[in-house]
Order: sequence, then structure tokens, then C-alpha cells
Amino acid sequence: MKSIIKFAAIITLFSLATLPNIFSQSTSAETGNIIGKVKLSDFTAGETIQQPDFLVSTKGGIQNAVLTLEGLEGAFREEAIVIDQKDMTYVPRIAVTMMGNEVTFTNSDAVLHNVRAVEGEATLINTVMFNSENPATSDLETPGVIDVKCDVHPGMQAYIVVTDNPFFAKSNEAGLFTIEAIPVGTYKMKAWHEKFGSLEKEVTITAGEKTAVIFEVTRESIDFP
Ligand SMILES: [Cu+2]
Repeated sequence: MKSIIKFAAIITLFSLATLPNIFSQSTSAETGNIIGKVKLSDFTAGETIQQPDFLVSTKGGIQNAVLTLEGLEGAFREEAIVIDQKDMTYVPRIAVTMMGNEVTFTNSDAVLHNVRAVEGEATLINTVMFNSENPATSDLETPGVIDVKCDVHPGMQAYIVVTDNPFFAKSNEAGLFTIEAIPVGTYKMKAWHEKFGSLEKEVTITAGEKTAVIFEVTRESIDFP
């Protein structure tokens, strides 16, 4: 009897081992995660900074930084972007997606806007929008940072970061971010922010582990009073 049970156990183990990849995702055998924070290291406790281009939490977390990894490939991550023009601002102000997606601009204001989206020398969109009835869509085909302005209202500003892989994130109100299911390896990681450009770090992803990554800036380094 005992040997029959033992045999059954061996058969079961063998079956589990030969099942293709059913368990590999849940055990994260070959991927790991990044959790992290973008922070202003010399913030004053309790202070918040609420400039549209620089949002800092009471604990120094910097919102709207875009985190990317370089030198790796991954499956297409479908994440179309919609940027609305609302109360004379772009919502969201900062967006990130993988190349191959598209961006659509809408206009919720009863005001004429002219969207001009430029990436380097290339103009993606340059169009007048009177109201909500004529949204404009463009394919995002090239990795980089797209600068979005309104020709009618000089203060209106947005940025779209386009990546060449699916491993990216945007820091939240607390400056925190997560990137999941990253293949094991060592990569260059960037934190891009409109206020201070790109910060870089080398990060190593270990199977099944969370790697903590903190990007810090000081007021002096970003010329902020
Ligand atoms: Cu406008």
C-alpha cells in the first residue's frame, strides 16, 4: 500500500514538472519586480509643492516621473493614451506608453485649442480643436519624449514618453512606482521628469524578488528654491 502511494506521488510530481509553464508565472521563476520612489531628498517635513510641473508630497515623493528600463524586450503592452483639454490644461499632463499605441486628444473646454505635438524635428499633430466633436489621433511609432503645447494658450503643456519595451511606470502622488514581471538581468534604469530631465541607475533583477530603487534629487541639483 505504502509503495502504491509513493508511486502515485512520483507520478503526480512528474506530471506537475512536465506541465508547460502553468506554474512558472505564479512562482516568477525568471522575473522580478521593481518597487521604488522618486523623491526630493531635502524637502521640508509637512511641506507640499503643488506646481503643475513639480508636485511633491508631504514626504518628499515626486509625482509624474516616468520610469523606464533599457536594453530588454517584452511583449507589446497595449495602452492607448487619451489626453483631454480641460479647464485650460492637459489631463493627464504626463503620459507614458509603449510604441505601437496611439494618442487621442480631446477637448472638453468650450474654447478653441490648437494642439501641437512635436518629437524632435517631427510634428505628430498640429490641429485646431473647437470643441469635443473633433478629437485628433496619432500613432506613436518612435521612442522618445513628445512635447505637447497649445498655440492659443502658452501655459498649456503636456509630455508623452514613448518607450520601446513594456517595462515602464509613472510615479504616483506619493512618488511611488512599481514595475512587474521584469526578466532577470542587469539594466540601465531612467527616471525622467520635466523638471530635471533624466536620472540614471543600474538595477539588477533577481528571480522572484522585489528590487527597491530610489531616485533622489536635491533642490540645488534641480535649481529649485
Ligand atoms: Cu489651448
